[in-house]
Amino acid sequence: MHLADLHLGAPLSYLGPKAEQRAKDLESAFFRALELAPEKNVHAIVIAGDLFDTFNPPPELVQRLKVALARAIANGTPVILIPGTHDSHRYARCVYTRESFPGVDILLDAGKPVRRELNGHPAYFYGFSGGCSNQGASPFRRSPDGGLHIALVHGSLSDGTHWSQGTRDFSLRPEDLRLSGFQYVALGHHHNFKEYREDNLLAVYPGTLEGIKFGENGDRHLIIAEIDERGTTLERIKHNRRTLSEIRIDLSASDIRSAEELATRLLKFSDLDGIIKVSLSGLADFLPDVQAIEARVANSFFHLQIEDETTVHESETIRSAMNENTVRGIFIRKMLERIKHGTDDDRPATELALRLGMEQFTRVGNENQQTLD
Ligand SMILES: [Mn+2]
Repeated sequence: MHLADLHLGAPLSYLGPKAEQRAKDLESAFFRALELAPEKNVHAIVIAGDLFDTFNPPPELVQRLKVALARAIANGTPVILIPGTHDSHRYARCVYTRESFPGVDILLDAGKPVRRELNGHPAYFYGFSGGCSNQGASPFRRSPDGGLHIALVHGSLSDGTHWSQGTRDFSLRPEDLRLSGFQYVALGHHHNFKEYREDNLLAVYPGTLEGIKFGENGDRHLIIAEIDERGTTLERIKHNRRTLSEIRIDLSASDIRSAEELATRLLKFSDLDGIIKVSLSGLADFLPDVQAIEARVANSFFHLQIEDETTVHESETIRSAMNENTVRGIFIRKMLERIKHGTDDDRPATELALRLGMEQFTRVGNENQQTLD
């Protein structure tokens, strides 16, 4: 069973009041995976970095993890892990050097693979950990001993054409994989599933078990690799309990004409387990009051957030009010002037100022009306 990037203890602050509940989801996804191991006849569990979201996770969380890992080991399944970038052992007083996880093989030195007997076959596990570059590290090679040779790597796999990753990342090129002799490379660091085949080698990013941030959208899978002399087959089991997704709505191309109609459209995506980001773009004929709309649909989602990237300065709302002989009219004319003559860099800020100003005029207008009524 190949796990990576569990990020337990992540703050998930973008989820506001739901952050704590979501943190429990992440934890339970990990515990459910461990519990599935005997049922799936798993011979070893490998964790390829970022089990914790920080090198210094809360003691209660560490305690729960110790219990769960000890149970897996007591059931006869070895657990082998490497630190990642978030929980790197390069940090002083990192959880892996400070705490003991009895029975867990924590690989801190690539030069010293751990040997395990799996289903009667010798298997060697090598750890190439995150939080440090390859410079001075052990070569990415297996030893000549017979048996299975499995590398745990927290880092980036480059396509060899460009090097965009940070220099602190451990990084591999396709030829490193080809020359390595490993049967399986258990990768971690990128949060979406990806696999690479090179002759008899299979390298896999399993992805997260529950989406942690937007971009980790859709179904997440538990990865079980079956490795033998003929090669490796992968089993992917849908594992997530909630799903992240992103929706884009271009208001110029839609028939949405009011905040009310926008809310109605959003409710069509209702999903009590959904964690959804809605991006509004294009020209809005109304001023979307994002917080009010979010609040109106909040009960139909686990979490929904709106990112407003619409422009208003050419909208009907603005056109119809710009010639008024009022404070609002003067404000609009001044802002349009600025948008017209300002630099490209200033435009988003001016657009936002126009929008916020208009929201205030609308709000004050409504309040006055209520007083008059
Ligand atoms: Mn990660």
